Amino acid sequence: VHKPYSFEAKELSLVGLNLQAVINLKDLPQEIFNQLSPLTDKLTHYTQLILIGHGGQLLWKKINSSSFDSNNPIDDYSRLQTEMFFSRHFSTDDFEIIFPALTSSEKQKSIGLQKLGEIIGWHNESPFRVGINQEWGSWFAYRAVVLAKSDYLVNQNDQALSPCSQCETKPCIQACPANALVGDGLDLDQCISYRKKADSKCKGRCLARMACPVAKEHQYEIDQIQYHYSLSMRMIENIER
Ligand code: B12
Ligand code: SF4
Ligand code: SF4
Repeated sequence: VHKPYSFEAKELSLVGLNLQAVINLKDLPQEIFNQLSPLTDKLTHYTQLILIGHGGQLLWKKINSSSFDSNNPIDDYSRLQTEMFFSRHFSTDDFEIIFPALTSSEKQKSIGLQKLGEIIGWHNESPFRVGINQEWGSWFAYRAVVLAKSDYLVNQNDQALSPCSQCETKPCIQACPANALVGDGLDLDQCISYRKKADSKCKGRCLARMACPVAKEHQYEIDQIQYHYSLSMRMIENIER
């Protein structure tokens, strides 16, 4: 039986899964609730959703310094660490990791992670569509979603203003070689067709994201940037085929 206390997974923070938040399932908007139901048979059994993310460079460093070997290192490592943590603290009946998905058929049914981030205060929309906040800039992402029968204290959304609303010069917009950010938000088609060009500067990075001055000290190392962007590059090539 869990008494109401804050969720604090030090073991996860130490391996770079350093962003953690709890939401009561009953407080979720209908839209998210509907996305959850196909992902579990036991939705009514669980009471809370625990969101795990990484901010900054630590996760990548930990993966590289461990002997962890996988074709999909970030998802697999995040899932494994999350599984180990919850198995230590919960009975197997009382938790379920619904993201990252284990099979590719599950991957089709995904949950809107940025929406969850918005609810708990991690996410503000940036011109290039990756979420941004004051503490981590855009250098964070969602690594695991767990449903649990638990009664942790829930996180309050104490989010300060979006960094973008206070950014006057908006260097990200000028830095995009495809001019994909000049209109009303990211023109994804323009970005994608530029990225696919043979001489594109954005095969393995987003110059707009790298031009943002917020929380620059947390910017991923270049090999991590390249890892993520070559994954999305591969997805882009596949979608269009
Ligand atoms: C599909 C997808 C993509 C597609 C987008 C295609 C499209 N037309 O939407 C592609 C392959 C282009 C993509 C690329 C990237 N993605 Co992406 N992507 C997703 C994914 C799996 C689903 C989004 C979705 O459909 N949500 C559900 C529907 C209902 O939501 P929606 O309201 O329609 O859209 C929301 C967001 O998706 C966002 N959005 C809409 N269009 C786009 C386009 C881009 C490029 C991004 C980043 C966001 C975004 O706006 C809405 C805000 O709530 C999410 C993970 C998830 N499960 O949420 C990650 C996610 C949005 N991606 C993410 C990232 C980091 C990226 C990349 C920057 C990095 C990378 N892996 O290479 C690149 C962007 C590079 C670029 N400029 O091209 C992160 C963002 C983290 C953050 N801090 O906000 C997420 C949340 C994954 C994660 N585990 O954290 N992505
Ligand atoms: S450069 Fe300014 S507008 Fe662009 S993402 Fe950063 S804070 Fe937001
Ligand atoms: S990936 Fe390149 S083209 Fe796309 S938004 Fe970023 S800077 Fe612009």
